[in-house]
Amino acid sequence: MSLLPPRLARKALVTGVTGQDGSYLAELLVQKGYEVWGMMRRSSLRNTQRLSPLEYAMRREDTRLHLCHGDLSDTSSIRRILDEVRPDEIYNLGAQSHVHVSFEMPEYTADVTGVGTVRMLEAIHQLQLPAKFYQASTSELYGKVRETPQTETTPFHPRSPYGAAKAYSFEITRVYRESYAMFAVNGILFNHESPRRGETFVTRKITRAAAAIAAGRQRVLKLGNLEARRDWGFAGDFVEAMWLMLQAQEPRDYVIATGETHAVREFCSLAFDRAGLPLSWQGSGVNERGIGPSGEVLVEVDPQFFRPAEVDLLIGDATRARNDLGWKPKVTFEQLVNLMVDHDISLLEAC
Ligand code: NAP
Ligand code: G4F
Repeated sequence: MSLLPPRLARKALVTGVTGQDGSYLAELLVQKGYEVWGMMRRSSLRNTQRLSPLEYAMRREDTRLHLCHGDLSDTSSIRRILDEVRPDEIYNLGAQSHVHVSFEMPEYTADVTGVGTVRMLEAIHQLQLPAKFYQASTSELYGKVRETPQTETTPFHPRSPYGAAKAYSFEITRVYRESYAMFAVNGILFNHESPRRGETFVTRKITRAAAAIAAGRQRVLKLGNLEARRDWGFAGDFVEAMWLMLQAQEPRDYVIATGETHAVREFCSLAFDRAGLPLSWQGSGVNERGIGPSGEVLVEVDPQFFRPAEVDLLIGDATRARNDLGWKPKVTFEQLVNLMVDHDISLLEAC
């Protein structure tokens, strides 16, 4: 029998734990034996629906998920949590993450999505924590793209207050890495989706509508720019890349992407197909319509969903992540659409 004390579980702190990625990452880390601390902001009602599979599993096993209240706009809560938890790994996923909303709340977005990151980094530095730090960077940094596909060396040209706030976070993460020899990295993640995606992002808006229209509970889906192209992957695959980045020998920034791009219109067609409502498209621009199998208009363009400046095309090249980390996506575009539509159909059937 060994006289050595049992090896203590590694501790991870996840900001934004109540969000799409936070919930998948918390599950992954618990599976890997981490003690996970999730930071969530206070709200008048508890907001942990996405964590319910994990909380349910926890009841039967040792508790490995701890939730604590903190806010990226509040230095004192960040410092208190870091000092109490003393994590080995920190995943900064918290953000005002909606691009359209960032045009309506630019200052708030700058504070939480931009300055929130330096609040985290400076607290880690002042407390002299030897923690590794992951920053949730984004393909929105490329904005008006200068090169296709986009890699770690493609210049940035953000197109929204959200993109600008994330550009600050990207740079300040690099600055702390270079200034204080911190293990601090940026994951430049392209769009990733799942049944847990927020309901106002375009993919989930489409899959919920396809399910509701097929069930006779909604008449029409109104969308903005159908031409926009995105490199869409599955969130469950992408959180694995976050973890791999913090296990690497050297702190490096990585693009995480599938290497495929699809238009919003294509996503819509596949989703409505899966719901049993194949669409044909008629007209163009604001007059474009998606017509259902009985000739009824099921999809319309509504300019209220256009953005003041659009990101037209994103497609990432994740060669560095494949070579250094052995990461590649597992879920295909079509599988992703199907699993989101199937989930939304089953939600409707359950109520
Ligand atoms: P999400 O579902 O919108 O989750 C955002 C999380 O941030 C939520 O838990 C939210 O809490 C929390 N949050 C918001 N304001 C906060 C504040 N002031 N203090 C502390 N927490 C706050 O976003 P996601 O899709 O999981 O994305 C995770 C991160 O990756 C974000 O930083 C996002 O910008 C970035 N990212 C996402 C993608 C993507 O395609 N999903 C791609 C690249 C980068 P509430 O639940 O209380 O709202
Ligand atoms: O789903 P979206 O709102 O995602 P967007 O703007 O690409 O941002 C997401 O991905 C980023 C990574 O590149 C993340 F950093 C960010 O946090 C977020 O998770 O919109 C996708 C595209 C846009 O071009 C938008 O104009 O869909 C277009 N679109 C068309 N109709 C719509 C709609 N977007 C939304 N949200 N709603 C519509 O009705």
